[in-house]
Amino acid sequence: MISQDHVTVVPTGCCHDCGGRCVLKAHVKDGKIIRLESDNGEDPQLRACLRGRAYRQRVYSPDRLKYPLRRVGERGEGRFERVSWEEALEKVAFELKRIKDTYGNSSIFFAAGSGNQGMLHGPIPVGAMLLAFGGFTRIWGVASYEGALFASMATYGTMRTGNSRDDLLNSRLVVLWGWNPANTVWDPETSFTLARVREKGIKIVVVDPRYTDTAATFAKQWIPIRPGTDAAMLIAMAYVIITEGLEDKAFVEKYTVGFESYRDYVLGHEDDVPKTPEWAETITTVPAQTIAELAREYAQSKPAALIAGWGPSRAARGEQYSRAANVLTAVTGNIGISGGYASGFMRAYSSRETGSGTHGSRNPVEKGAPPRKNSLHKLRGGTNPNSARIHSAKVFDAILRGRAGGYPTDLKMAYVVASNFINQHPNTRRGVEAFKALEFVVVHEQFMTPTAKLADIVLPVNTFMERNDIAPPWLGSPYYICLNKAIDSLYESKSDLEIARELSKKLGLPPGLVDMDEDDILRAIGESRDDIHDYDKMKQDGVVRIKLPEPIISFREQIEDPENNRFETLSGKIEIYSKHMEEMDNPLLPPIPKYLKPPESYDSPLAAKYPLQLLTTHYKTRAHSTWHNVPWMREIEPHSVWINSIDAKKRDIEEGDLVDVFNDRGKIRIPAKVTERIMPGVVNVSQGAWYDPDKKGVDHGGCANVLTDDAHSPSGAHHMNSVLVQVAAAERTMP
Ligand SMILES: Nc1nc2c(c(=O)[nH]1)N[C@H]1C(S)=C(S)[C@@H](COP(=O)(O)OP(=O)(O)OC[C@H]3O[C@@H](n4cnc5c(=O)[nH]c(N)nc54)[C@H](O)[C@@H]3O)O[C@H]1N2
Ligand SMILES: Nc1nc2c(c(=O)[nH]1)N[C@H]1C(S)=C(S)[C@@H](COP(=O)(O)OP(=O)(O)OC[C@H]3O[C@@H](n4cnc5c(=O)[nH]c(N)nc54)[C@H](O)[C@@H]3O)O[C@H]1N2
Ligand code: SF4
Ligand SMILES: [Mo]
Repeated sequence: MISQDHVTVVPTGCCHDCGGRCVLKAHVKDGKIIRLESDNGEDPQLRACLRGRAYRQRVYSPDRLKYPLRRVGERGEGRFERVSWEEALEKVAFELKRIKDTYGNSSIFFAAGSGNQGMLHGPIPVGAMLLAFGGFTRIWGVASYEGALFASMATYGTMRTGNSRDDLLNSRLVVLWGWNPANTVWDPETSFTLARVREKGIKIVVVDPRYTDTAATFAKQWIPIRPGTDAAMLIAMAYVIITEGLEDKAFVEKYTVGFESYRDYVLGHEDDVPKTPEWAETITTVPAQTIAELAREYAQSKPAALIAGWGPSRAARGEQYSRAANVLTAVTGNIGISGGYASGFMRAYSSRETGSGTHGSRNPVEKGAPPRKNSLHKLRGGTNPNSARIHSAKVFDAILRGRAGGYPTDLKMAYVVASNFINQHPNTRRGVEAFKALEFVVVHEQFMTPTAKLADIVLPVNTFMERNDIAPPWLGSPYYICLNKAIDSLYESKSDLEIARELSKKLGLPPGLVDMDEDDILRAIGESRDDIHDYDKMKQDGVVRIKLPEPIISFREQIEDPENNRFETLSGKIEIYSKHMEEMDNPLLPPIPKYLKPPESYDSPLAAKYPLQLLTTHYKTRAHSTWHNVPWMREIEPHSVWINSIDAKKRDIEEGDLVDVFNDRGKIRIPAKVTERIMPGVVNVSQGAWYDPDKKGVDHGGCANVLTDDAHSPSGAHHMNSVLVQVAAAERTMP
């Protein structure tokens, strides 16, 4: 900490769920943050984006929740009265005990969101408290990545697949498939590296229905593709590679299993449909020649990096796309070598474990439950396959239908921490109905979100500027940020840890993690990690960068010394054909990747009524629904639906017009952004805008999940990018 002119500079950082974690230096004067600065040190800087820079507008927002609130009137009406902490916590403790005694712990649904990514605050202490209280029901099926994770596990037996970022500079071709890190960040090093890749003259190709900021900034070639059809293009690329003899035969022979089955499918020996580029053109709209050229270029520019993003896998049959991409990286032998990239889930550097790792569970509610159907339960790591969990897309249905509807329990209360659950899960209107049917809802929040509005008790939480924490980046990024407390908690807000501590006492729980001092817990975490070591130094510097002596090449050992290093699959090799999946005997999870038609797609019967394919992407002005209410972010770009000028013209829609985007699930009314940056037939409503319905149920906030379907693929992939809608002018804003 540096002090000058009564200004203290506190090293802290930004730690919401955008995929980055960035340095912020808070300039504090008289207990108030007067300025935020970011990293201006050596490259690659952990430099904050526009959202982080605007953070003062979030901390000092007039809309911050200031006191505990208790509902008056009907649930969801949004009328509350101020109560004391004592009253609020008494009520929460009373309801927890009552519901546990009446229905058992499994009736408590713990909605643990992504709002705070620190290692101490957010859902972590509340989860510890609820475990000590006898457990709770939780979700499986993470909206972010479940399809990609499943495909990664099925192919390689692990989620740690990619090389470290700096190794992209050793590639001869970089293909970014359905990935937009210029907006979604992943870590501050990603865009920095892509800029260096471009400057080095390495060709970058982007495959995306939208001309994204990533395509505009880094790519030499943009290939627009019809959503949900990527598997067809990837399989047709395999067709070109196999028929022209461009596959890496030695690699396939030595390190993979099941190539023959895949070849039979690709060449049409299995079903009399050769998967030619012409076959794929009719499905994807990508010209056959473009597909063939990219196939040749990818196979012949070795080493080449194909990074398959999660966006296309956050869709019906999304796991087929991810599997097809993974298999293509194997067929071309781009795995385990510098400049290559084993497309899969995350990168190989591990500063922490994501996912629940093992199959054991400390949650009493999950004890003894068998593995879930269609799960890769014979593999270690990946998602916990415990069948006591409810898929996150199905929570609303589970609340409404319970055991009678085939769910493992009847849910009676929701404990929501750091999640705008209603807004961020498919079929928001059904979500509201479901939350209204619960007996009790408690929400820890900083703002009155659409989810908090449905609470019986709202507990005001402080921000990461008002407490201490450690921010680990997503898997694969070699650094930590120390979030030092810069100011005291505003108003009556408390941290999730403090709330869990006080509530634990009211619940009569024995002393545990939550009773420890904040700094002691963080020190213990810091000292238990061999890549942090010195907690005090981290606190002082605000950041720990782990120097990698050389880029990390995932699977290098398996490729260089296969006798002593097996892949973690059941066969010990890369599985083009998965026996584990064969045993599932599910036509939607074939053992080799296939193109399977999504239920809501350009050629489904429903397209006659709802002809446009909707994407619900992650956007630069928000991390999910966080920052929605920050004025600077709104000024940068108002929330809108992207629509191609051809589709707009057909509907007599002009730039800025208010339009309705709708299907049988609901209707939102927002301005149109008429643009060639999205291909015809496709529209985009970025996820995260707050649900704000009028009396007729039309959402003027523009929440994408009013339109999404609560179905999921057997792997657990959400259907958030496979939705059919219609768009029509609502009213003219300009004469
Ligand atoms: N600014 C910001 N950054 C974020 C987040 C945020 O909310 N805001 N959220 C963070 C989180 S938790 C996550 S999980 C990640 C998500 O990161 P991603 O999943 O990568 O983000 P998306 O924007 O949903 O999707 C990436 C791209 O996929 C494209 N896409 C969608 N469907 C298809 C398809 O069928 N085919 C092809 N080829 N492309 C398709 C979209 O147009 C988009 O450009 O982002 C993280 N970063
Ligand atoms: N249609 C569609 N929907 C999607 C997606 C999509 O691509 N399309 N993406 C999905 C993905 S990948 C994800 S990860 C989810 C994310 O969904 P959520 O996890 O619900 O994320 P947010 O909407 O950002 O809500 C986080 C909330 O936490 C609050 N918060 C911040 N810090 C703290 C804290 O320290 N303590 C507490 N108690 N609260 C805090 C914030 O104010 C915010 O309201 O959304 C999913 N929803
Ligand atoms: S929102 Fe993400 S990229 Fe922006 S400052 Fe925060 S952590 Fe960094
Ligand atoms: Mo996510």
